Amino acid sequence: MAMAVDVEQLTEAEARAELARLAEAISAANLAYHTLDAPELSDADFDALKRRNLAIEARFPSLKRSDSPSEQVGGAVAEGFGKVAHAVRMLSLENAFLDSDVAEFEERVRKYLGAAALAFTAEPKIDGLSLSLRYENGVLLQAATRGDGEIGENVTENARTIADIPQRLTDAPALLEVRGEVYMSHADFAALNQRQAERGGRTFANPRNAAAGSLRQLDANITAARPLRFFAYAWGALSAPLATTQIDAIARLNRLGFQTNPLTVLCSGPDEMLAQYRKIEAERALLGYDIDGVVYKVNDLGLQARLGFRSATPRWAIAHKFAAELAWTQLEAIDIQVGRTGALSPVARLTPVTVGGVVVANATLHNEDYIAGRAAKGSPIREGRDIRIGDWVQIYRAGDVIPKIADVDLTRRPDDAQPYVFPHTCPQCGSPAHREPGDAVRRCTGGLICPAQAMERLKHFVSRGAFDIEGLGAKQVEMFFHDEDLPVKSPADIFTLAARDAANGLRKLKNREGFGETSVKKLFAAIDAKRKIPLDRLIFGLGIRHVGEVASSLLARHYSTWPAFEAAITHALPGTPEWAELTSIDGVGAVLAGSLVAALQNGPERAAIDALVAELDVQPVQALGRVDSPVAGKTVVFTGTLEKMSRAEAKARAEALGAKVSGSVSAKTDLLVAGPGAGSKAKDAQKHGVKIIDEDDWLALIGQA
Ligand code: 5U1
Repeated sequence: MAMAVDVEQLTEAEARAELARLAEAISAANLAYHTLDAPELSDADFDALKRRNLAIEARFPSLKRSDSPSEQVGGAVAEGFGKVAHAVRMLSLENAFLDSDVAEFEERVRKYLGAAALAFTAEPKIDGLSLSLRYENGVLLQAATRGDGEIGENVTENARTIADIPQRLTDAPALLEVRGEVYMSHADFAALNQRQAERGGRTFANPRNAAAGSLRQLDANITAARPLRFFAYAWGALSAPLATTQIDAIARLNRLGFQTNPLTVLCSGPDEMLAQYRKIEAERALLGYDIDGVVYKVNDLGLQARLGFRSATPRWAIAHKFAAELAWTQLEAIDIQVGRTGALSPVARLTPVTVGGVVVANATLHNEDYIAGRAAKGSPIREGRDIRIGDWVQIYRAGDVIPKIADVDLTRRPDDAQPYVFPHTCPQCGSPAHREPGDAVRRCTGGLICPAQAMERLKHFVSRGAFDIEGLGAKQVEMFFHDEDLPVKSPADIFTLAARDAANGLRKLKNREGFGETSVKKLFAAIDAKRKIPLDRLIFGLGIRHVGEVASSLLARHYSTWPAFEAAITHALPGTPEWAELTSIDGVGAVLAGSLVAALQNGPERAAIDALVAELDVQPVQALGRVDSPVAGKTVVFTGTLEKMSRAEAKARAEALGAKVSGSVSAKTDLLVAGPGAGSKAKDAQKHGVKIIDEDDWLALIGQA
């Protein structure tokens, strides 16, 4: 949004128009941030919009709108819904952008299954909002949004108002969870926005925002008045299978009364998949609703079950996204943001431009090489054209990802534009910012003394996959970080908030604007509830570089308890048995191990971790999978060629039975499963006295011979 005119200079008509634009922009930003989890504005830009809104309202009090953003708290709508734990996790999809990504996917699946050829379904990927519908004995009992995949929001009453969603089913399994996408057609979206504008209400940036905003209304009457639709494409919990193939299961859902997408087809392999992608892409503009790609799924449901899942995505499906949307605009400034691990990230501040229905004012510039027109290994990108402040740049967006700069137009470069000089010191704390050899990123070396790093660590700490404290999001963390009465500078401070507040006399939180007795009580209760935390979430919450959600889960499953983890990592230096054990965990390499060890051995960082753990009751994590299987808790290594299944499938099955699969043999290994061609690992096993069995023995042991 252009903000050139001083508030004092605005005419009444201009002020009215700008308040309408600000209400829309702030509500879209709120929706993106709190509801869709896809922030489109930086916190600073968001605050600037709110400040300007307040300033205009202060000058023209009579123009204050009934839906004024100054009266609203972001995320309030989301908090109004009850929570629903999904009986079967709602997954997301891995993305493919290139034809070669699809070919790799198909090959990976074939290799995993040891299959020569496979059939896949292809169907449009609807750009809407996922919904899970639970039917018991044919009656719709519950509708829930995806949420974080495990816990969604109860939107049953709202879903009942959608004509495409049957209230009753005949001939359905006794328990059936139907999953699909709620969306709004282009025509309905345009009509809705027109009605909203005529009434002076809020208009929506695109059909997906309109669908999300309409479904997530606390008042179901509002949802009922919004023209939402639903396509079914999957299922969750079931008391009886729908069919033996994906295509037949979709046909069955259709016979049960659900809308299923008519462009769903069966493909015999990658050539037909790509041909269907091109066909759907060509028809995209005429479909009358937004789609953002094509989803391919293994057709045989038995094979889908064998393929199983990674942490959040199935191995048997992929979303092939359409090319990004493009627009040209001017680069006004380059800001440097400092991230959780000290990375200096250049952010382009742009003259706002609409790209695919969304106003874009910021884009990532990746790193200093990208600005200079160099790729990671020094080869030119954009044929070596650098990016300068004042340049006209081409922006692209693909789906929800942060907008990027694709190109620069040298013919429009201002005469006085200068090459951008990337800072070598941290703009937040002044510490030197270094680049490690081979790393494209320059990092602040200030660690936790850098306020930006400390704050980003805190934001990560309270984020969804980590401590996920209700009522304590990024905004609140920022507020407490700068608070003089109740400062929160490190995670442990969160857990001492209530006690410190109690000692604060008149300056108590409940007396502050924006807080009340009930909300403070709720916040403290939410914090208290997270003192009991599973080990994997704690490890992830620490925000250690290279230690993401998957690695945290691997580490927690390996060490099981905090004392075991902490003791092992504290002593793990290259050459020690603890280091050998750490790096033997499949999925833990030397870089990750080094980063973890540095965090737990470093003075101030370790002190902050110890202070945090002293406030917590860390829950042990069991190895995934069954605990009653003959291999539960055993450490297994596979080596040589497996003939009955791929290595990946063997590993996934072993883990599902509660075994730990390691990449190398040590004294802690219980079993080596050796196929033909086993080499040094068999020798290591003999050296350590580890039992060696062949693939058939292994299958007999796990009851799958
Ligand atoms: N069309 C389609 N969209 N979509 C989204 N199919 C589909 N399947 C999905 C998702 C998230 O998930 C499967 C893993 C069930």
